[in-house]
Amino acid sequence: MGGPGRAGRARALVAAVMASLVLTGCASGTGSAPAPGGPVGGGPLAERLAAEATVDGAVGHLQALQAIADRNGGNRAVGTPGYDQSVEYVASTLSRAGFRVETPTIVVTSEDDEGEGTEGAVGARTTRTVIAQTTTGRTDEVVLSGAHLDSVPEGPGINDDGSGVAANLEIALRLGAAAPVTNAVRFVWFGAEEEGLVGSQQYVQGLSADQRRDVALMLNSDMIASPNAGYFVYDGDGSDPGSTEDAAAGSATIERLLVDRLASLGVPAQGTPFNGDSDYGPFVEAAIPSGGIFTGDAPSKTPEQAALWGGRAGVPFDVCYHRACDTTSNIDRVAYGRMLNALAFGIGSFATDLDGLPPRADRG
Ligand code: DTR
Ligand code: ZN
Ligand code: ZN
Repeated sequence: MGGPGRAGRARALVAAVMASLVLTGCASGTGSAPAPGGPVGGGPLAERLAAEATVDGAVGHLQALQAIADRNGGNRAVGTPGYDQSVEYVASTLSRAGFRVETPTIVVTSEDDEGEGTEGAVGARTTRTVIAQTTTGRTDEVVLSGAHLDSVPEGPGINDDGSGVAANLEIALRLGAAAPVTNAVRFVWFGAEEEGLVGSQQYVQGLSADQRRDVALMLNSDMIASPNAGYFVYDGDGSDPGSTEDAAAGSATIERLLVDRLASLGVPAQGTPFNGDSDYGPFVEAAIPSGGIFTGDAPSKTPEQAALWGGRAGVPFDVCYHRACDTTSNIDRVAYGRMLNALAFGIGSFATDLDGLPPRADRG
């Protein structure tokens, strides 16, 4: 309807892939080479969502999270009022927009607690995860997009992971609860990632085999606005060094879609391994196709990466990682806009079409 149609879109996407081939060629062999075959992704919903989800909208949510931390001792860590108010903020914003929101309780036994006789102890800590799903679309072909809602106790957690939280919230609001999707979109804001992926582990464990098969893919966003940003896409095709786990078939499609989208924005992405460092971990373990984006944490940007992306060589991607200075000043708005765009495009694409992902019968 009024758009370029499938053939026109295909031509535009071929041009984007050509650009991506040229650009990833500049990454001195470390870039994520697109898999062979045609381009993936796109369509009117993907384009609309990518255009309508704005950095200003997401930054508004980051300011709200910062204000929560400011009122509560400077952090939003699990077990604190700052975390509980973060849950309320995300849940009430979604409810006002017409989403039916669930906030299931999870039990937190952190790695530190183990071996100290707290197992099953009275007073075991609990917290909450926030879940909202479109009322539309197939519920046996769910596109799940996640970010973690807790900070570390040392700081307000605005890049880590307010950036992922706010991006998903902005996208959910632009998408709408009754979005014109083929596949339902489920947003999950996990609790207690910083205590060892507790929320995502309990979430995946809590799904029956059938419910697990209903999840067509998981998209993770943890730290997507780092101040000295890199542009990383999770290694869905196993082509990058360092992955400790093989991601399920279909993860290569997710990687390629995100790499291609960033390339179309003029950004050559590099791969980053699946090694259990964030909430994708339990999904990868459960053989759910997974992917996501990342702008880097404590390691320093190399001279080659600075030549590729700009920014400062020899300086951490996020110098305020897990520190009190991870505030709203610790955000690269340009990087955030690009990652927000790629995530919105990915959600919109997969909500429309799951080409390149395993059919339900082959999952799990
Ligand atoms: N999980 C993170 C930081 C982190 C470290 N490596 C990666 C790779 C991909 C995403 C995130 C991360 C934290 O919350 O501290
Ligand atoms: Zn962290
Ligand atoms: Zn994080």
